[in-house]
Amino acid sequence: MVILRGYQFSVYNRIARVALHEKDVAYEIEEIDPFQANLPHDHLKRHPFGRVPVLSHGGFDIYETAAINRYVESAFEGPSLLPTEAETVGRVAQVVSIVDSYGYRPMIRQVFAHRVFRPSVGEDSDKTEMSQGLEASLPVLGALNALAVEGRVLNGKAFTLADCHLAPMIAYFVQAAEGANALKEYSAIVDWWAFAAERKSVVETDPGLPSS
Ligand SMILES: N[C@@H](CCC(=O)N[C@@H](CS)C(=O)NCC(=O)O)C(=O)O
Repeated sequence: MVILRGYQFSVYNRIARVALHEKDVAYEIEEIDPFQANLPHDHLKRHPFGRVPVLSHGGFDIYETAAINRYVESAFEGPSLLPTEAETVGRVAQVVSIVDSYGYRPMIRQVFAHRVFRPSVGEDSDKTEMSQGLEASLPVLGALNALAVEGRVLNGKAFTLADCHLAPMIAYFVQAAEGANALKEYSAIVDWWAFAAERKSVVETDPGLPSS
């Protein structure tokens, strides 16, 4: 049995779900809000950093979304999300790392959270966080655009672990009008997003917003 322990609005939770849907893996969801004051002891045992998601498969628990998705790719049948050509393998890992290291904080924690999510739940938001996040997102989009132009990944043809990682981030980022506007400058990512946004796994895992 596969259980995804996560928070429905977590972008990382959705990244893992996109991979599970791509591989057509049946799974159960255990909802855990990582922002709550006292995380359950069981969760901290599975994830010593108190974040989400954690994937459990039989007696095997794994956290860190890039690792979860590599596990899902290896453990289950279904279409491959990891091409075999060496350069493409490298590019897939590079996109995942760029998204985690440089994209998540500005695009999600600053732009999406302060412009979209916090207002939707009636929490205060900070315009400075939003604008700093927007500025810091631009080199990330530029780097991803260059990789999409090169064409080994994010090419609108093969759907890989790179697509699984980036699609939920862009889905949240463009919900901010300023994010959608900024994206227009990066035409290869615009073209890729037109493809990825329609992908069944991406559509099926859209969590919406708390108020919707
Ligand atoms: N490196 C982790 C990041 C996961 C992460 O940051 N998840 C967020 C939700 S999107 C979280 O649990 N945040 C709780 C917190 O920051 O305290 C991964 O790849 O899984």
